[in-house]
Amino acid sequence: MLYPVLTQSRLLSDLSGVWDFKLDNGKGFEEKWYEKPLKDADTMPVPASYNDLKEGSDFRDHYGWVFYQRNISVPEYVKSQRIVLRCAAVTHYAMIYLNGKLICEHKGGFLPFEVELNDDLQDGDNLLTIAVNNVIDYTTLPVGGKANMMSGMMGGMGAGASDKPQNNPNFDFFNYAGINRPVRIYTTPKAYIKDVTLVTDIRGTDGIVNYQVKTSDTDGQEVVLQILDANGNEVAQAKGTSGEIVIPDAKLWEPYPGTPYLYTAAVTFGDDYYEEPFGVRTVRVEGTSFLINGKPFYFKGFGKHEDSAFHGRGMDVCLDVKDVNLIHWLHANSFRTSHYPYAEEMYRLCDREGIVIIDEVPAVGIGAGAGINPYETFPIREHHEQVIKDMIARDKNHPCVVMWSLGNEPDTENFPESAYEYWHSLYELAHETDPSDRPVTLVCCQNNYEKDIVTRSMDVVCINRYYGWYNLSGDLDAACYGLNLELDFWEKQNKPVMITEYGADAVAGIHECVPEMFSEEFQVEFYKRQNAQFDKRKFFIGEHVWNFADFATVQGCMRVDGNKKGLFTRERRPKMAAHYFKERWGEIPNFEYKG
Ligand code: GCB
Repeated sequence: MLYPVLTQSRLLSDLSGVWDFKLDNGKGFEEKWYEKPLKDADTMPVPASYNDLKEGSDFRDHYGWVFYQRNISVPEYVKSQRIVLRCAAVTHYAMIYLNGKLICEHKGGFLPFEVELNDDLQDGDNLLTIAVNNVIDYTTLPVGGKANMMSGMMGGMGAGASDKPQNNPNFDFFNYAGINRPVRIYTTPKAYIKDVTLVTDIRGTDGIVNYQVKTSDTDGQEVVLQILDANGNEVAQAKGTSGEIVIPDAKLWEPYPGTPYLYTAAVTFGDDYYEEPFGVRTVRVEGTSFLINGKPFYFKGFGKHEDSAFHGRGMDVCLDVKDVNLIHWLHANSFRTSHYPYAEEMYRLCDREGIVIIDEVPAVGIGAGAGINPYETFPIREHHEQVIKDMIARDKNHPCVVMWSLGNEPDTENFPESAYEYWHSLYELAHETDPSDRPVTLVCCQNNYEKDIVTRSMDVVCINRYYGWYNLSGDLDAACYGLNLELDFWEKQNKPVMITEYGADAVAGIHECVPEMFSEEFQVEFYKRQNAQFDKRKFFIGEHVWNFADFATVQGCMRVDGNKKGLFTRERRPKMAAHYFKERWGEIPNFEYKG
């Protein structure tokens, strides 16, 4: 799906601002709140999560529907055009009403969807209502469970004491909800460019671009695709809906501090014109190496979250720019969009800034506990397939995206055959769907890796490990021993292996002479000891720290004011571990680290 841009043929209007808002009291649909202006409405910014913006647990812990509302109108002179309403992400379920009529529904909180307005727009003001539901359960991604995972240690004591419905995330991040990303209106001519796909390759010093343009009409107008360099000069051109273009002496897209050079594909179809930035680069797995532009790459970075004060999970380009700058400051080169696809603006920024992304769908929490096979009890396969297709459709042209992650930490150990059947079919789907056929992975949790037959079947083995934290807590000798036993196992699999999560909570400002858990010194020691083990292994292609910054979670007895495994605090102040990694990663090149 194309990102909405302002061009010579397309008008773009951003509906960000303060909207009317109301928590559903159970009567919203019965009383048809979407038909009239909301009574006694609250104010609410868009985009943002609503949870932290008003005081009281009715907001923070609201369960169910909320209603957002505002008026929209479009000038007469655009009515000859196609007028589209596009939501970049509504978390987790959206019903859109225009003047009281339901015009669109969408499931899934992290990917865009759109609807044409032409047939429903009236002259003058139109009442736009977006009803949003935040409920997570066994049918949604991410998965909600029967009990609060973070309070699991209470063994269900007190369960049933309250009949108040509440969300029980099967995952460790706060279930921020609302209109988390921009709502926009854009126009196109009636005959328009539907999609642009760009697959790049390198032949000698030339860049090769295999392109495909989908249009609304197949006859009549011709498609012209020009390749513009960074100065806007045309360097190549082709006609027709698909073909191969050669860019002589192409400049490649390389991760920073290399040059992340971007070209623009300028597409004309009749009266429509669209510009898609892209980079010429290749990605491939060969033996135990992950190759970018044919050279073995070493991942230095983190799992992140979209998470900040006030905004919650709301899109915040200011924070994105700050985070990317901190990534450069640390000499890191990559991150995983744990545990859901991020806002499109972040990928566009990373294309420009040369940051490498592992792009993850919101498939987190696929495990139901002892004796229950999630693959038989969770009706999620169809939705899972849909989000994989939608994520790839959205992000396929980004040079910054080098690998797809099908999910985070599912049960792969208790029902190994069911897990294999489930995940391997999704692995094949992702390969078939991506025109660039990027490597595909699944991020696996600390488990009995000998029983797990899925993780080893991925293109890159991605492991989350908490030796020395959740197990062997505080004992770093034992942690290194356990880690090495496991690395010996992986060495025999002849696959590239990276750690996608490892880390220790550190409360900023807690210091100890002898490194003890929760101190900043322990966090540094934890990383120093384990990094030394990774450095000895040639097949080990990267280290992603958990987490870039402290983040909000559901309350529970294992969390003090959120998860504190960040290298930075939630306000982006560096802990000692950030300084340690800045020094370490400053010495590790992007390419050929292991020879
Ligand atoms: C994990 C999860 C991540 C958690 C992290 C932790 O394995 O993938 O979502 O936040 O552990 O800190 O417990």
